[in-house]
Amino acid sequence: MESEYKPEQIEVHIQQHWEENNSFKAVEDPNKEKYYCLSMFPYPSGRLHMGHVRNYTIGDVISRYQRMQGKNVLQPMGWDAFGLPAENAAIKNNVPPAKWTRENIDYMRAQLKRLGLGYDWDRELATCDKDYYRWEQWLFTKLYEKGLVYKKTAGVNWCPNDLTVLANEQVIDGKCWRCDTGVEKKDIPQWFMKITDYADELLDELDNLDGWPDQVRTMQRNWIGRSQGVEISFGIVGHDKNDEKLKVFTTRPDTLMGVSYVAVAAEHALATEAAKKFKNVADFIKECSKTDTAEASMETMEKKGIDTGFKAIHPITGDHVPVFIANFVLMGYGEGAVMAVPGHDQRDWEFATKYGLSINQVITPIESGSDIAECDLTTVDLTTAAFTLKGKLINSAEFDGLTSDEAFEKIADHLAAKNSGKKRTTYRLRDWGVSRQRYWGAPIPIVNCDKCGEVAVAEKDLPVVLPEDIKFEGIGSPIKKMPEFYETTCPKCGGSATRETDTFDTFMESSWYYARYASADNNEVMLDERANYWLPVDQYVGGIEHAILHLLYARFFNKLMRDIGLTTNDEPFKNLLTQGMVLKDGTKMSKSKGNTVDPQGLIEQYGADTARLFMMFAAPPEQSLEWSDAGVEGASRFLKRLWRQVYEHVKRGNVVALDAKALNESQKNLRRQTHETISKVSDDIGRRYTFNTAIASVMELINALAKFNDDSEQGRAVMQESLQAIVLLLSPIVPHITHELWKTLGQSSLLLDQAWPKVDNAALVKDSLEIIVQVNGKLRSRIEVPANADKSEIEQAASSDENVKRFTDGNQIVKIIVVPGKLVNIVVR
Ligand code: ANZ
Ligand code: ZN
Repeated sequence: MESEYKPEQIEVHIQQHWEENNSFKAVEDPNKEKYYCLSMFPYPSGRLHMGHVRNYTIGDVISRYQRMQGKNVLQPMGWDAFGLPAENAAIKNNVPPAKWTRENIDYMRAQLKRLGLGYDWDRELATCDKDYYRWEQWLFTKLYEKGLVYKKTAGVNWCPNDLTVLANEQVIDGKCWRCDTGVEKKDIPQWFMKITDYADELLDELDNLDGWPDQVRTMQRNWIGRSQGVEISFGIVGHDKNDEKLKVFTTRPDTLMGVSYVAVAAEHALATEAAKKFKNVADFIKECSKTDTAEASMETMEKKGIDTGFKAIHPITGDHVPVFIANFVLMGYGEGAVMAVPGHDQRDWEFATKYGLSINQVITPIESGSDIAECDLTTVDLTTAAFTLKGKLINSAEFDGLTSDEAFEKIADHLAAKNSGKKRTTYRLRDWGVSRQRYWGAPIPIVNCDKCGEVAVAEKDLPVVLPEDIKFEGIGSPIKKMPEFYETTCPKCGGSATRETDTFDTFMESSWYYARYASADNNEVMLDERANYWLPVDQYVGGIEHAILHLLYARFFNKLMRDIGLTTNDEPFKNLLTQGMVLKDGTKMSKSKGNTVDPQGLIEQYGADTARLFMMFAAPPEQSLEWSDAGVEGASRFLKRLWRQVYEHVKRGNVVALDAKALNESQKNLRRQTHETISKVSDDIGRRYTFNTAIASVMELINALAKFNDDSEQGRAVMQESLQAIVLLLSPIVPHITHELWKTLGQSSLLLDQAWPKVDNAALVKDSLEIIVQVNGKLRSRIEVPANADKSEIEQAASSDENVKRFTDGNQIVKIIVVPGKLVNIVVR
């Protein structure tokens, strides 16, 4: 053994060994308990960043720990390889996206290997490979047959700079997330997946996902946003009685008697009709189309509107109320129209105040002690704000006196009887628009025929391969200008037809990769029976930024694949760990802020183990981690010390077998600390995932070893046991140095094949205990007593302690209370 720790030598050596022996290959074995640990796969941007290092180290530590528990562990890795950056790089540097992407993958794969991450590389996949996306295209055609995908002309967020549709969450403050250009609205035909068909199941199943952070479950619940309400029809003055009525959706039918106007979205049919008559209405609608529909901005933006001139007829009173167009009403939600109750809805109140519409109170708070706890005696002053809580009805004719909840039912029934309303459940969740107008993505497997309309590509003709040898002229997708790609024949009639040239949203590929790893080498089917062996993923690790969309889409795909008969699980991810960000000087490390630290340099200077140790020690995984050069130095010093300690120990020669019965006091103490550490680290790594506290307790044990100067035979045996335990406990975190130290400690078997160390309960038993002594309830001393001391022995020891005597001498002892193993309280007068 070398006296000095030289990470660069040992790390590459062991990594080669793992590679040559395929050490992390996972093979299905029905007799072994499986454990599937998955870290979110990276986008191959070029180089790993610190966030990757953190994410993948966490996953690797968990995987290696589970392997030591005897489980059959699968830990795969792959590439989320389609997406915009490749195209932007192509436009900038004139390299085809495929080439750029594959080069990045090669570079980053080598980086992952250099970190010593234990992946089964045989299962590696890249979503830009046709053998991968062909199954996504296949599934899409199956779903098309089942009616779960459809084409619709939809208003989309359009970035005039990137010439692409943006999802709502890609619009930030009305601007494109990538280039900051103002987003416009545009109508184009799009493909949609009917995720709303699964809204109830996606929502209800969240209750069962108790291995997920509550925060993520709440975010998903809110995103799906199920609300129970009533759809109410209003007549229009001057329109025929049998005409299509004006429908609104409300969650507060109890406020119906307080309606003072109706507001419709700019895209609503009544708005279009009014625009034909009034130029100022047409102008207003045009202005609305320039603002984006992201909900966050809807809340804060200025409420604006215009009168359509139409009058709506109240379904109960028959009163006539004005119909406005309002910019805060969304076309895609409910009916695209709201009954406005300014007395009890803040947006309606702001609007009514601005346009001088009447504000009526129909709800009054209920006295405290009622079942609606929120409604204690809040004062209602409708001149300053709306009163939005539930309560009791007033000014509502026959409904006066009912509570809001009672009125919900009564009014819904009343309207139903008159055929002007019915209860309905709505969702915030929209169907998922999956068409993208960019090039670097999986082609949508649909053909447009003049005769037959849209036709799914036949199974035998899949995959529809994306041409990779292309040239970019400007920003638009090159395949839109490539007849050799889009000219084809119709699968139905054989006539000439054109292919869809849009590609899939890249969220499609990341929605099912976790399942494909199980059958990655099967080119006959999307998933085979191995998927049911490995799924669900036992532990998924990734960033909180994917809390909503990626996880929701992956859950949706899981259910689609289940319902098509490919898998049997209801949910894809049993446990979810969302790791915190890596910060530098308090802000997120990011290229745009210019505060990144390149992992490559870190590894070159200190080795992979130091990088891994620092990442695991600096913070618990769910919290943000502050980068610190001193912390890296500290991690490196710690490993050097551990190395030295083993070296010094081994240098002294052979070790005899440990004889637990022959140990003296200090040997017993060290042995106890060793087993206490095993117990704590097992819990910290296995259950709590607090790798930082696990490392801290190993550090304490190493400190104790440094103070333990005992060259006797049993002294060395205890030391040997301790060092072996430390090596095993640290091996998931720093697998290279521990591999070497394990050999150095005289072990001939491979560290990778070792079981997790077991606690010897006998070693935990203490010979003596520390007990605190109080006098009249105040702490006065601490004493050591034999662990098996009885009450009177403890009393005796406590009352004869010097510190205690200072407070008891000259006083009368009234009684002595002994709490065994803990404390003695002497009561004096
Ligand atoms: C009258 C009312 C009175 C409302 C009141 C609220 C409070 P959630 O809970 O999110 O489902 N709404 C309905 N459709 C809308 C649309 N297309 N665009 C904007 N707002 C719309 O919200 C349902 C409530 O949001 C509905 O209940 C409606 O306003 C509004 F004191 O109707 B309410
Ligand atoms: Zn045809």
